[in-house]
Amino acid sequence: MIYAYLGLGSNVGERMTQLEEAVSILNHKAGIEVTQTSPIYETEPVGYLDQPRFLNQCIEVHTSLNPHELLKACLDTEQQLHRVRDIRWGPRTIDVDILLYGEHTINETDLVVPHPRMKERAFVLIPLNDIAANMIEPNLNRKIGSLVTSDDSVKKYKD
Ligand code: PH2
Ligand code: MG
Ligand code: MG
Repeated sequence: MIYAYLGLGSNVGERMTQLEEAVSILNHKAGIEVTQTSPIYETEPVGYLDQPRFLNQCIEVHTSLNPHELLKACLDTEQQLHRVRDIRWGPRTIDVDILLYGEHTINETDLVVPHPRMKERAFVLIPLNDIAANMIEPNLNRKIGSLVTSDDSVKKYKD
């Protein structure tokens, strides 16, 4: 069993409902228990700017799944919530990313953990810090709490 951390984001449709449903779908999967959920933040889009604001949240899961099984559970959850992939970094009903898998590092073509862009993304670090301030980012060997900086583009939406 391992603690893993997932990043959730939604900027199309009923954003809150889709975050709640994603958490519920994940929690119902065999081998996954959702053990913490962060507050929800409303965030300015990063990367591809011409799209609506996101709601972002991070969750902790206690899981017996290996990293690839967990990735499949994330992608299945996106499918169940009708994610359509077109523009990279573009609008989506739901995005579910593996941020941390314990303190393991994984560098494979289909899965890189820790998430390669999380260290520069306030929309990930701020909610992750709420639930995992003392977790180590193993590539940097630094606690999440030491990476996070305040950012006006990330606003508390729901506790
Ligand atoms: N996800 C992206 C690209 N840009 N911006 C915000 N604010 N929130 C996201 O979740 C997000 C993004 C690619 O996954
Ligand atoms: Mg993704
Ligand atoms: Mg993403």
